[in-house]
Amino acid sequence: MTEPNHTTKDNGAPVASDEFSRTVGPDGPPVLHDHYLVEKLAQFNRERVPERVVHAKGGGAFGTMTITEDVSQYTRAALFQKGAETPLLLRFSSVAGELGSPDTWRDVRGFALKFYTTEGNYDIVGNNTPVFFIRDGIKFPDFIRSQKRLPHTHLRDADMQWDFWTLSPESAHQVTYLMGDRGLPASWRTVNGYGSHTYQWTNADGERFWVKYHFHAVNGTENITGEQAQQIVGEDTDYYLRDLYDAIERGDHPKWTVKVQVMPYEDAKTYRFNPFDLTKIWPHEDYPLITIGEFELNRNPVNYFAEIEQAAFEPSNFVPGIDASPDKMLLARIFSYADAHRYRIGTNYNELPVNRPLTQVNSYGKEGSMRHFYSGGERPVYAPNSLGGPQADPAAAAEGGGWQADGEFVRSAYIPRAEDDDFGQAGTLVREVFDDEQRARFVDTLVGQYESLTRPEVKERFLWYWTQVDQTTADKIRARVGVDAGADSPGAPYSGEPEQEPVTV
Ligand code: HDE
Repeated sequence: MTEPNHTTKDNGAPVASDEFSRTVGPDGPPVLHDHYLVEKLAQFNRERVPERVVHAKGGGAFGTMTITEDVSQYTRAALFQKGAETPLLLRFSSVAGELGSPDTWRDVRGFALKFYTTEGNYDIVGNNTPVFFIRDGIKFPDFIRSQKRLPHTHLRDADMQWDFWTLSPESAHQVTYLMGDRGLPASWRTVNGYGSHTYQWTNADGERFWVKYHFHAVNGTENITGEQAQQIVGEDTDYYLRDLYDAIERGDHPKWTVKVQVMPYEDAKTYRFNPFDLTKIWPHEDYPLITIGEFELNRNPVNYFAEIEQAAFEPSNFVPGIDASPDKMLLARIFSYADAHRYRIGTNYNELPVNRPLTQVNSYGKEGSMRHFYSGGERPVYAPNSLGGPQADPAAAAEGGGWQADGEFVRSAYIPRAEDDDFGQAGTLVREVFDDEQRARFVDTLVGQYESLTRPEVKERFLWYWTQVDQTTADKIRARVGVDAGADSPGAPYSGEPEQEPVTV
């Protein structure tokens, strides 16, 4: 049957007009039972789902990952076996800006991968930086709120951002990335991606390894300057989104090399700093990068809302041969993302085509709003059952041994190790990874940040913070902003009373 091309209501019945409401005579009032008028207006009111509370602005595309090396000694996961080709979705995003915010605001970029594997969906929800601002998830809402808007003015505020960062010295490594060139990529096609966390791989013999993921843009990374970014903000707030879509449309498919660092299970116990601390990288001389394959993006979404706005990435999506690690941030994320999706998209968000796995879903989940995959009475809705319903298969699940954990309940930082500090790797990034031009741009950016501050106490802590990272950088900032080296005490972070009375409304 060829589909009619006439307009219909949502119930499929043809409509009489696309432009005139049904009225009492040509000049009379619309009638309430003109259900098409009501349907159009009511549906329109409900077209938006809540934007992501963080990473709201973004875009993505579909592609394929191909594994070219044999890493079966480390993992049994099907998608990482040599020759495996796995379809994927990659969504890029900024962190702090709302849905309509400009792509080229300085920010970290989200790099969220969903692999539709033969064993279920596997998601690596990372960023374009290998570390993060904090190392305990309990601070995440506070961190994000400090980057968003003040409660009374609804304005973003540099004092608020830097008050949080300079009171959270563990943020120094990631803030150095953010204030460096990586905070202003030239496009999403020219960023690297990182899983950031340490994950656990288990091979077919049950041997465990720790692993970190790196995705390197085949065309290399490319960034823009602050001036270029500001100019683009004025010309095209969707600069990255447009660039990615147009590139794929013209057949210019961006590619990334897939690399991993692998740490033997036992090494983690004695490594010189906590290898699960998300604010730190594993130096490549300790655990070299191993290239295992590559992926490309080669298909644009047909419908942005259905396939990107409703895409649900979750660090809890593991497949056999891959598991979490003792990284407190990862373990907190494993709760948060599915919870966010149930709220933002709906209970059965995993049944949407973009989120649905290739494999048959045999969970005992049922009903809930908008449920549309269901079985009849032939399927029991409980386990155990004597009716041949799905049964758990530990061998197939290969849940692995996880890791040892013991001790009294406490609330504390990780147990300090020889090289567990907050500023060392940030300083190394400035002194050994940035080149002279990058360092010069870095100082320019920090001078601009300092000059946007108003609270003297935050200004003082700002200089203290960068002194801990790199003395030369801090001295250059001081010289540029007219604060001589002795003027600010390298005192400990704030512990006194707030300067101004809290705003009361
Ligand atoms: Fe997220 N994060 N996050 N985050 N995150 C979300 O999930 C959260 C963290 C990242 O393109 C939310 O659907 C907690 C680290 C990306 O759809 C939310 C913690 C890293 C995206 C959430 C973190 C990320 C998100 C918001 C601390 C990099 C966008 C809406 C424990 C390794 C994914 C949503 C996409 C999205 C929670 C920290 C990256 C609220 C609780 C670390 C790329 O669930």
